[in-house]
Amino acid sequence: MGEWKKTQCNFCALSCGLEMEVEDNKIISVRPDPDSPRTHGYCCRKGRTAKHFVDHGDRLKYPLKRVGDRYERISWEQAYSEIAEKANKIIAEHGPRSFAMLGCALGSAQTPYATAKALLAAVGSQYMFNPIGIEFMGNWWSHGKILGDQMHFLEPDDKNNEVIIYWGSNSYVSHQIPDARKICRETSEAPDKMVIVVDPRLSETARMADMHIMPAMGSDSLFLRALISIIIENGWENRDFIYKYVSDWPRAKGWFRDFDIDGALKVCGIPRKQAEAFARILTTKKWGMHQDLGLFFGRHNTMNSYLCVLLTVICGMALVPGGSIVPECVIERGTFCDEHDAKTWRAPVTGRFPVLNVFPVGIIPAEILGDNEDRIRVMFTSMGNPLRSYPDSQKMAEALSSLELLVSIDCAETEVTRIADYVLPGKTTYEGNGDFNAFTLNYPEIVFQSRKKVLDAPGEAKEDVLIMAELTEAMGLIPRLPQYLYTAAEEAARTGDRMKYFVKLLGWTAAGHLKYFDQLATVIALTLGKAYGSAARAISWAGMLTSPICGKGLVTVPVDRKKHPILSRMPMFKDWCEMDAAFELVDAHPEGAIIGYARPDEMLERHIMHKDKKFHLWCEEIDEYIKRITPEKEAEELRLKDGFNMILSAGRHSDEGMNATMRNPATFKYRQPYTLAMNPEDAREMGFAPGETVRVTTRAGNLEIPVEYTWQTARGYCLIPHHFGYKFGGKTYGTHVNLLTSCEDIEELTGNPVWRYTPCRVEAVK
Ligand SMILES: Nc1nc2c(c(=O)[nH]1)N[C@H]1C(S)=C(S)[C@@H](COP(=O)(O)OP(=O)(O)OC[C@H]3O[C@@H](n4cnc5c(=O)[nH]c(N)nc54)[C@H](O)[C@@H]3O)O[C@H]1N2
Ligand SMILES: Nc1nc2c(c(=O)[nH]1)N[C@H]1C(S)=C(S)[C@@H](COP(=O)(O)OP(=O)(O)OC[C@H]3O[C@@H](n4cnc5c(=O)[nH]c(N)nc54)[C@H](O)[C@@H]3O)O[C@H]1N2
Ligand code: SF4
Ligand SMILES: [Mo]
Repeated sequence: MGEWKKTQCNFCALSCGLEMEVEDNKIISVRPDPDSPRTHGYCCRKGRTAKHFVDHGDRLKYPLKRVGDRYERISWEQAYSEIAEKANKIIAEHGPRSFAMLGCALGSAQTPYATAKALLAAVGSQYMFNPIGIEFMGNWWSHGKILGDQMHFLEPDDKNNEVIIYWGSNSYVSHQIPDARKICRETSEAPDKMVIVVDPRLSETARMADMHIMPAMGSDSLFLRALISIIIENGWENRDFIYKYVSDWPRAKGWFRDFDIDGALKVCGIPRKQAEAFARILTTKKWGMHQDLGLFFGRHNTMNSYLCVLLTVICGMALVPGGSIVPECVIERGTFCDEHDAKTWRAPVTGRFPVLNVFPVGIIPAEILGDNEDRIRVMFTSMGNPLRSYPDSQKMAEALSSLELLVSIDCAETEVTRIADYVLPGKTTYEGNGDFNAFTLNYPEIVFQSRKKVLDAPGEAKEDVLIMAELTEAMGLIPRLPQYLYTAAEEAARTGDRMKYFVKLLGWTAAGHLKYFDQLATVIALTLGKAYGSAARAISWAGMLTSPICGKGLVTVPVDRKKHPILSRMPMFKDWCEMDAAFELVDAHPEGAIIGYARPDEMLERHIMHKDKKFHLWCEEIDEYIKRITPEKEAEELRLKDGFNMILSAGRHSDEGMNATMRNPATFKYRQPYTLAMNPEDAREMGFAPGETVRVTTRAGNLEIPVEYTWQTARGYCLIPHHFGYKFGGKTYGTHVNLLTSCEDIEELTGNPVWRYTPCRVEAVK
């Protein structure tokens, strides 16, 4: 019998509460944690396979240096000093634009982002690449325009919605909401509730829908324009709400007047009756919408997101109970990047800009391979696999191999660690202590969990968050820290009173170190992290103290006045004492804790960030772009050309994989999941038998793959999951779909990829 320990799954953003049975430092079994205030005893099969993720022969244990075509084990000291020297030399010669960071967070674990951002700021670079620049560019940019901040984005108030809409989202499989399968099923079965799915294929979620709308692949923007036009034609928009909370509706309304609704619906393949019924539901019921990759990776993906937010606002469903809400986030995820601000970088070759501090990933090859002096020459990666998860793996590999310095931190051998100059072993978050997921999905409860250590790491692996901090120190980007900070940190760890340490830290900053303000995460990781034996735990405390909810009256954890008799009464410190108390609560509860409650009545006030406290629906970029979304132009663009005969969904978030993290084939031994999903009618017409290997070719490349017959796929549409093609234990399983995606398949407005609409040719292998 092993010991049961509480933790939190690190595979996806849902981050289910788990219990793990551990014996001799091995996970024996995993079960969902019924005490989790976040997921209440729910988990999926992926979470249960955690042992295959932590315990295998491809784990990285020691720092490695590439010498010719081999890797040699070196010490941490040697790794840090050589990396620092090389990186500093390149940055000194070519400026901060030569330096980029990639990844630094998972959907489920984000402490490394704190010290990675600090390191980036210390160098003076703005180049951060990670999944924000894969999936959220258009959506968060749209929220920036309409709500006034890219960090405040709408999510459905699932528990109180009468209607839940899944638009381009297969939540039943992808689990983007707490207790996903339960919520999908319950809403579908409840007599007074409704599930509406907008998806061109019969997905697992669509099978449960009360209404399934099947737009032609890639026609969402056209459909949204028609849908909003129907609402306006009938005068169904929520005029009271618009009058109170929208600043510029008459101007934006112009986009939907005199629009050819019937022409548009014909191109989308949606009956007018169904569109009207949908429009009536949207304007008479309380609803919320889960948008996901069908929209975010679709054609016109920024326009898709923009129109969805606009639709939510004009129906009066934005920031109201039962409609869409903004879950209060405990940890700051980034800052608004205004692309028109001269301080915001534009990448020199592609001209692209960041959203919420992250650049679109498709630009990486062009920005490395250019012959411009200020091209990217150094890259540090952590918690991200650009050679499997980012577009055009071949081009991406060519680019990364040509860097003057590539440093890769990972817990496992990957395609990137196999070409990096230095490889640094990261702990898994089950071996670290205190990593967290900043995506708070619960509402109105504000739930926070700090992932507790359940295992010892193999070899000399360290937490990614600490590695970033130590690299910063080695690069000489922070001054020598005084002994009193280390002493105060040790006292804090011993006594549990962190506020004295905090006061000392502020004192150090004020005493001539203000310019290191951006580096406080690093200082905390190195001092309190050392005292705690975990930088992640120290960072979760610091993250809570700098929380966007700090001082907003949302936290309900009482402050122990005996512990902080003076500070807790000082206006400036009392809010920090409150967050410190919240940290203590979370720290003491490995299953997570409710630290406060959102205030539904204050939502409009709190989350519209424009100064006039109104939604702004008109915007110049959209005004330019929407003119193209017409039935004529779209019909022409949606026609297959250039010898392509199908549309490929390059990527599918299937049950058998978890992005690039579940590399170990032990996790999918019951099924052969690497297939080209085809509609049986298409497959028969083309003469392919089930299981037959066919060739798929796109503008970027080609691969061979067995056909799977499935009615889940629409005519003309085929899907390949994106979690294959990894070399594991010396053997490669499947082929990776990003051989088929091009860095140029990006949307014009924000540079988000277009991966759910990849024209391809499927043909027999001769
Ligand atoms: N098992 C598993 N779960 C995961 C992940 C995983 O790798 N494996 N990854 C996690 C991550 S990082 C993410 S971002 C989420 C993604 O979660 P989802 O977005 O739910 O995942 P997809 O499988 O891409 O589902 C997108 C849906 O959009 C539909 N679609 C395709 N084209 C169009 C279109 O033109 N219009 C419309 N309206 N719909 C379209 C597809 O048919 C599909 O059903 O999943 C998360 N959960
Ligand atoms: N064509 C195509 N490409 C896609 C998609 C698609 O649908 N189609 N989906 C995209 C989406 S939505 C996303 S979010 C991205 C995600 O893709 P990535 O950003 O690459 O993220 P992950 O696959 O989650 O993890 C990447 C790396 O983190 C490491 N890692 C995981 N857990 C830990 C840990 O605990 N400790 C340490 N030290 N390292 C760890 C893994 O070993 C892995 O190498 O993929 C995208 N790529
Ligand atoms: S993979 Fe996601 S849904 Fe499954 S157990 Fe882990 S966190 Fe939960
Ligand atoms: Mo994602």
